[in-house]
Amino acid sequence: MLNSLSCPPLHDFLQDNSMLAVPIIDIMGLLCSRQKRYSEADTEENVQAAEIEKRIAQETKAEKHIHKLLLLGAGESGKSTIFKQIKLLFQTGFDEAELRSYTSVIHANVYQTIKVLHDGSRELAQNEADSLKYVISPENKEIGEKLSEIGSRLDYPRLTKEFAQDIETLWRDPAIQETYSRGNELQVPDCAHYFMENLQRLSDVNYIPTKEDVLYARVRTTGVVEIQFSPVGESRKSGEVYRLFDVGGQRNERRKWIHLFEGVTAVIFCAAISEYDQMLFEDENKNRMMETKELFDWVLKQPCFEKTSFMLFLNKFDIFEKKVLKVPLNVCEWFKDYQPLSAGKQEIEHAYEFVKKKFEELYFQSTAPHRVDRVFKIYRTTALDQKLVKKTFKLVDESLRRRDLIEAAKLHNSVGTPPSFHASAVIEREKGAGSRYQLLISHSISFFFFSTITTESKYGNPNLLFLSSRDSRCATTASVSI
Ligand SMILES: Nc1nc2c(ncn2[C@@H]2O[C@H](COP(=O)(O)OP(=O)(O)OP(=O)(O)O)[C@@H](O)[C@H]2O)c(=O)[nH]1
Ligand SMILES: [Mg+2]
Repeated sequence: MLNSLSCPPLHDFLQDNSMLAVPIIDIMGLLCSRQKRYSEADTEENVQAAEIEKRIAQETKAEKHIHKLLLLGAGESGKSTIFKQIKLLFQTGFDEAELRSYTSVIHANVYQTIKVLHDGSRELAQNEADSLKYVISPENKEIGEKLSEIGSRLDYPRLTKEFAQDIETLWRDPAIQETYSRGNELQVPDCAHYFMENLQRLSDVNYIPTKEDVLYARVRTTGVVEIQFSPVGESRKSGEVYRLFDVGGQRNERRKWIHLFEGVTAVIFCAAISEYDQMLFEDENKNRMMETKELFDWVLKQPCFEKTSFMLFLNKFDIFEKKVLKVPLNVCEWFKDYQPLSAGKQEIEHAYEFVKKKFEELYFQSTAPHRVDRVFKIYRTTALDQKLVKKTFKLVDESLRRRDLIEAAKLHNSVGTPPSFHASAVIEREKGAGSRYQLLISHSISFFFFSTITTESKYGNPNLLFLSSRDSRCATTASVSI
C-alpha cells in the first residue's frame, strides 16, 4: 500500500508505478508564484528587502536553534524508556550512582510482579471453570502468602538471596506460570519475565544494575523531566539542539501536559501497539488501545500544535509480533474489522500494517484540512532496542531539519524571491469516501513535500479530474485520469 506519509525519494515514486495508485496523464501549471519579483529598477526597495530578509533569517535561526520535543502517550507506552535511551545515546549515559539508584526500583518491580501473580492465581482459582490449574501447589502456599504480604508493603526489603530463592520457587510453580499466561488481564508489568529470569544476579550483595536492567525497570513518571542534547552526527555541525520533555502518561498526570504545549517543534507520541488486549491500570474497564486512540485524537486537535510535527512511535513491537500470532487483533473494538491473513511472519506484517493504517486514518480524521501538511511520520519501535532507537531518532532529526529547510524557503519567498516548486506527480491517497488526493511537489533545493488538494473539478470531462492546491507555500494544479 502506498504510504503517503513518509517521503521516499522522488525517483522511487516515478519508477515504481505500483506506488502510483492513479495514472498520471498530465502535469500542468508547474510554476507557482506567490509574490512578484521586485523590479530591477526599484533598487532601494531591493536593498531594504534584502536587509529584512537577512534580519528575519538571523532571528529565525536563533529561535530555531533549540527544538522542543515532547514525549506524549498513555501510561506504560514507553516514553521514559525512549527518554533513557536518548540519555544513553546522546548524553553521558548513567554513572554508577545513577545505576545504583535503580536497585530499589528493580527490587520493587520483582516484589510487585510476584504479588500480582500470586493474588491473580488465587482469583482465577476461585472464579474460573478450569480452576485447578491456577491452584498453587501446597508446598508453595506459605511462600506465596509471605511474598504477597511483602508485596503490599509501602517499603520493600532488599532482595536477598533467600527472598530471591522463594520468589524463584513460586515463579516456577505451574499455577503461577498459567496465571502469567493470562497476564494481559492482571496488570502484570512488561518487565516481569526479564526480572524473574535474572533473580540470582539481582539479589547479589554487590549487585549494580546494568544498562539493560535500567531500561527494563518500570517507574511510573510523575511530573515532568527534561534533558537537553545535541545528536551526534551531521546535525551537530548545524548546531541542532533538542530539549526533550518526558511526562507521566497516566490519566491523573495529563493535566500537567498543557503547560508544555507552547512552542513545540515536535510531539513524539508513543503508542504501545502490543496493548490491544489489555485494560488500563487506572480503569480496568477501559481497553488500553481505545484509550490511546482517544488520547492521540485529543493531542492532534490541540490548537497549539497547528504547526507541530508529529512523530508516532508504534512501540513495543517485540511484544506485538509474538502476541498477534496468539491473540487476534480484533479482540480490540477499534480493530474489529481486521481479517487475519495467514500464520507466521506474513501475518505479523499484515497485522502491523493494519494497525498503522488505523493510526493514519485517525491522523487525517483528527487533523483539520489546513493543517494536514504538518509533518507526520510513523515509526515501528521497540524502545528497549538501542540500535533501533538510534536509527529512529536519526530519521526524526532528519525529518525535522528538512522541515526547517521548508520553513526557511517560505521565509525566503515571502521577501521577494520567486519560488520554484513543481508538481511532479499526482497520487491518490485514499480510496472511497471523497477520494482524497495529494500532489507530490518537488523543490529546487532538493526536498519535496505533499500538498493536499484544496479544489477539484472535472471541467466538463468526465474522465479527467483537475486538481489544484493552493497552500502557504505554492499554488499548483495537475490533472489525472479517473
Ligand atoms: N518489551 C518491551 N518493553 C518495553 C518497551 N518499551 C517500554 N517497555 C517497558 O514497558 C514498561 C513501561 O515503560 P515506560 O517507559 O516506563 O512507560 P511510560 O510511557 O514512561 O509510562 P508513564 O511514565 O506511566 O507514562 C517498562 O518496564 C519498559 O521497560 C518495548 O518496546 N518493548
Ligand atoms: Mg514514564
